Amino acid sequence: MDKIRRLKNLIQHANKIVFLSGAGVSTESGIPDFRSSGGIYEYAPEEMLSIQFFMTHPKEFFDFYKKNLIHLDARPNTYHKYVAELSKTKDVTVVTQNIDGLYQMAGVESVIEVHGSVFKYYCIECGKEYDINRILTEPLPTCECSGIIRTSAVMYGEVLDPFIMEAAIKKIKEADLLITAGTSLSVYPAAGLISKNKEIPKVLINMDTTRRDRLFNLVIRQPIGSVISKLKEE
Ligand code: CNA
Repeated sequence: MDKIRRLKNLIQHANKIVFLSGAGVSTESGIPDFRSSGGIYEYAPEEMLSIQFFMTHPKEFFDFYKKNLIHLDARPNTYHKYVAELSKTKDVTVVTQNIDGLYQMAGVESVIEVHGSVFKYYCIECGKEYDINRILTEPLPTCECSGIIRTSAVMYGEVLDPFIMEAAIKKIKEADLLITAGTSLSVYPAAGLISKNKEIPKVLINMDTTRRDRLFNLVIRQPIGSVISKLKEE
């Protein structure tokens, strides 16, 4: 059976599906990823987007962050919309490393953002919350208490929120199908989520090979948008 037909079969027979996502699901919305050719890896995101760099060079951090990670014109693509459509008839949860809010924009209700969001901010001193507009208008966003305002997006060198990770693991343990897409599976602990349920079929849709391909029952190495188009034609 061809791979697209196998994917369609797996989706048809599943009730609880977790979609685990990475930056590659948003490249077709015009947001570059970090590690594929054309990505923004040349700027060493591990350094520029680290908590150490933010604490020592907050203005430079925000310059880089606004230029490379905020994409206000980006809109959901075929994949986000497909997942939203499927969530009307199946129990669908998205667990995403992405911080771009595109699944919510497409209408998916159950989205677990393990790396935070570019739409949420807070003061590092008093914790007061801010939305993205505050960030866009000031070169170095500062709270009324004079503390620096930071993004909720998790920076390199930070620990992920244990409650959010626990929620993601619970959903994966309850799922009967895991579909992973657009991720190099190189950022931990998010990449380790694929091993949290050994009993269920696992699908990977990704252009490049990853070091964890062997852990999947079905690997489809094609652009995500074209996979969804073919799936709809099946
Ligand atoms: P990554 O390491 O950049 O890997 C992306 C993967 O997606 C690569 O292996 C590509 O081959 C693959 N890919 C790219 N486009 C397509 C496509 N159209 N079809 C199929 N495969 C494709 O990204 P990861 O998510 O694994 O890395 C984790 C980081 C990147 C997380 O911390 C994210 O927050 C961060 N990030 C997020 C965004 C976003 O929110 N849109 C953008 C850039 C980086």
